[in-house]
Amino acid sequence: MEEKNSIVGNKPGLNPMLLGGLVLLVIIVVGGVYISLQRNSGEEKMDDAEKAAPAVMQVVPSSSPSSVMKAESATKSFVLETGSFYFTPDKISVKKGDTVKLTVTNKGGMHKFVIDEFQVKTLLPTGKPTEITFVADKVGTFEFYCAIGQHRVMGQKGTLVIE
Ligand SMILES: [Cu+2]
Repeated sequence: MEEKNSIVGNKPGLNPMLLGGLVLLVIIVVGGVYISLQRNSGEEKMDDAEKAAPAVMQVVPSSSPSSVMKAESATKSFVLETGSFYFTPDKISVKKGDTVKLTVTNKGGMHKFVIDEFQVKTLLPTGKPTEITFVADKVGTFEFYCAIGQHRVMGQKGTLVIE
């Protein structure tokens, strides 16, 4: 009994260990594949977004598609004057997708040009034109204003209409 046991314990004893190891490997590999598959399907949007960013950066310098897209939208330029406490003109209308280029000259006083919805926030040095460019990527009526003190309430504001 002891001999048989030892034989049984020795010879097949290696095989179960090997088998066990193989089974473990298979479980790890299969499990890994499953997990990666689940991650892929689950994070598809994330992956796309992550891939899209570098792809765009690579594509932009040499691509014709992006220039075609740019050709569809226009750059709309406006010359504005501002001071205490006004913007002239105080209404700007563009089309959705337009690139809006504002040249704002501060005639006097400390003023800022702000459009919250487009992350525009620029200090306007006195006496020289300041260029502000952003893409009108959403439809709506937005306010541009000066963020210094009470200037906005005192009338230093205007309307941006995007159709
Ligand atoms: Cu101001």
